[in-house]
Amino acid sequence: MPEIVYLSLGSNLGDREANLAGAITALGTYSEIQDVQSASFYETKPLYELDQPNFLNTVVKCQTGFAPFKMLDAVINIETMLGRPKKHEKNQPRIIDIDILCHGDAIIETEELTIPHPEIPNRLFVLVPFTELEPDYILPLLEKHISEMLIYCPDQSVIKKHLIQTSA
Ligand code: PH2
Ligand code: MG
Ligand code: MG
Repeated sequence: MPEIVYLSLGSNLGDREANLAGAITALGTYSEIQDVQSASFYETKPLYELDQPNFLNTVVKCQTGFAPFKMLDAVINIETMLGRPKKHEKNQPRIIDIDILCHGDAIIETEELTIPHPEIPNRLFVLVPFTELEPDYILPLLEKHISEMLIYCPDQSVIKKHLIQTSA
């Protein structure tokens, strides 16, 4: 049975908009991934490592027959195809970063994959586009509406909707 997956997409190197749009298009080419739906793109200030270019971020919703680790393989393949080096320092600029936020009701805690993504409540660049897609969504484990997390988010950075957008 297909599961609903939410992904966080970010880019702060090269043609950021084309990188996000390319990732969204690539997701749709897998026969195991359907109904790919993207929130608006948002211009965001870098969190954690401040001395790097601004990001474009969005959240994507899709349906998938892939189990969580198969979905992770697909996501890593797309990152590699778009030019992201295999070895990547944490919190450094990137052409593309695709993080699995949640996968149906799955709760997973391993080195390679933790879902629901533990940083969701702390990241405005996730909560704002997520709210745009699904304000009433309740994540497993965290048990709060996304829009409620947005209200209590400790991240106070400025997030602006990015106006030109080439993808759906
Ligand atoms: N990703 C990070 C670290 N910091 N900041 C913003 N604004 N957007 C990101 O996608 C982002 C970040 C690590 O993946
Ligand atoms: Mg990330
Ligand atoms: Mg990542």
